[in-house]
Amino acid sequence: MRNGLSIGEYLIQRLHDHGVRHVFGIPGDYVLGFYDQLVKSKLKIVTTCDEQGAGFAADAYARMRGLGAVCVTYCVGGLKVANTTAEAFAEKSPVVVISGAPGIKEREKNPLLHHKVREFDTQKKVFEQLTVASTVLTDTQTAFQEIDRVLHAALRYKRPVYIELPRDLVAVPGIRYHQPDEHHEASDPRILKAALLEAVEMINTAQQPVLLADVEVHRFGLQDIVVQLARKTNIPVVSTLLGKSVVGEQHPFYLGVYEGAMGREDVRQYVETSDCVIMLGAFLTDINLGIFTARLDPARSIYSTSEKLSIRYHNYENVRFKDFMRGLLKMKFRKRRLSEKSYAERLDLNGSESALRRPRAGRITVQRLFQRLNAFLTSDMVVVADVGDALFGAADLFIRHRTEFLGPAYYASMGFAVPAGIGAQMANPRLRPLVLVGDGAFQMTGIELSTAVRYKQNPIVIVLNNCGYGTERHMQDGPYNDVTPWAYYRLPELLGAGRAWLIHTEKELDDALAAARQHTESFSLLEARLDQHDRSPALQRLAKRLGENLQGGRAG
Ligand SMILES: Cc1ncc(C[n+]2csc(CCOP(=O)(O)OP(=O)(O)O)c2C)c(N)n1
Ligand SMILES: [Mg+2]
Repeated sequence: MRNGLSIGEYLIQRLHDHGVRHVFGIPGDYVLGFYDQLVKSKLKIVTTCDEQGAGFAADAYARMRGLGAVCVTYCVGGLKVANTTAEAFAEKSPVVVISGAPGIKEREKNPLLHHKVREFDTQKKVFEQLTVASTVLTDTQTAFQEIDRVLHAALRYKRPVYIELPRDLVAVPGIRYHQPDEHHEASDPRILKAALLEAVEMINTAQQPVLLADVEVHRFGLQDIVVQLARKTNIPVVSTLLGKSVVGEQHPFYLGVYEGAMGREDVRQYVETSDCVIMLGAFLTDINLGIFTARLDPARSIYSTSEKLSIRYHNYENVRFKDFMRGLLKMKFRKRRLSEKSYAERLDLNGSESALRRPRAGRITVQRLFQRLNAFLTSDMVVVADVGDALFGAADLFIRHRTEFLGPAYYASMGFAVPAGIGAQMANPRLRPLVLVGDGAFQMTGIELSTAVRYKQNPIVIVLNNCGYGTERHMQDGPYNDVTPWAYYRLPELLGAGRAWLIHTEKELDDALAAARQHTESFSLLEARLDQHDRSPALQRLAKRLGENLQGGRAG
């Protein structure tokens, strides 16, 4: 079936085999041949206003579907997705970056072709640093194998890869009778067994074990295993900001987001006094752990990821993350008694009490905004948060099902949320994105709402307008933290579609949310005018705890 395919067609076929249905990007002459093949293929091209938008959209798509693709022209387009690829690398999102390039024939005698930076391989060298595998398809004999190799790396490590297509080879057939390699790397069964035995012994003798489920559980699609493990053992589960929503937060065994001092105190206490923290797919980053305020001791931890397995101070080699997780589920555990109330009940998020209480008079605050969003959220939404208080505030949102929260909680590049919302809705059109974005971040990529209009999507975008770079204001203020005031709520006029509301009070917020829920034909934009110095409870908690630490330090 694959015989006689050209190099470009084979790439398209393999992307399709792996579940990709959309390719995000902007064309240019070096990649037009491939765009032509895309148009004739089963994949749909989604063109954005800017390549960075395409990169973030592909990243969100990859987080939700297991693989995403962005396709750009040489250097002018490619280097614009360097930042988004860096984010995908840092936060483990398997994005395939496809770039057009000058033809091999054109490269002879090193001419000064347009878009070239220094050498013909300058862009490739940049992407070597930002991906787990990269290739320039210069040889028809090896091109198919190279495509298989690089795509396999993306899927194995859940990180981005780079494929460069010289334009004179895209339409040239590769080798005939190629069988795609389906690599399967197995764990060493003896080491796996030894690791499982030590893990079970540690868990069964622990007084207060806790499962910490993080980003890789999500990326490797192991959410169900965590849920089953928690059900089987009655060991409670926490997530992190990066892994938020890996398990539905409605489960009775779910305790909340653990993020050191930034997180809720009860969750922090539980995890930090645990004698067995079972970290699954965890990423020990600073933001994830509340700017290193988290206290986790390896001596009382099981740490399992796609790259490493350690139990207390023992390291186990050659054990695949999936195998360890599946193996754990088959082991014999002592069943514990479950604590009485679910997270939602404990926080009173579901209940009518705080969430549905009548709106208060006066100006809307960040805290109240998030509380009311909690009442608004339904399970057919995907929450996408940008950097800043949009992300911190979202930590306390109650996400009802898994995979429904996306946020750049580690690399933290502003400008993610609006385009990521587009990618998320392409990945799963049944979900309506609820995009939370600061005014500063919105000024970077918010214009991608134009892309949402073009593809008839209907995100609900909340712009948290606090007149500038609020997060930075709390660290060090200056005129550089101001942004030009925009009339965000007037964007529908510019884009010729969508509806928008300007919000000062809780009542206005409630009314606008209700109207936005009904308005499904196009985007809804809610511009919330906040006080410049207002901040979310999470940021307040962090500042308070850090302040206490500082005072403690001085006293000592
Ligand atoms: C691309 C990028 N540039 C700069 C920063 C540094 N930075 C971190 S938070 C922040 C302010 C964000 O402002 P806004 O989007 O309005 O959110 P707020 O902090 O006001 O909630 C800045 C500039 C960054 N994280 N990413
Ligand atoms: Mg702001």
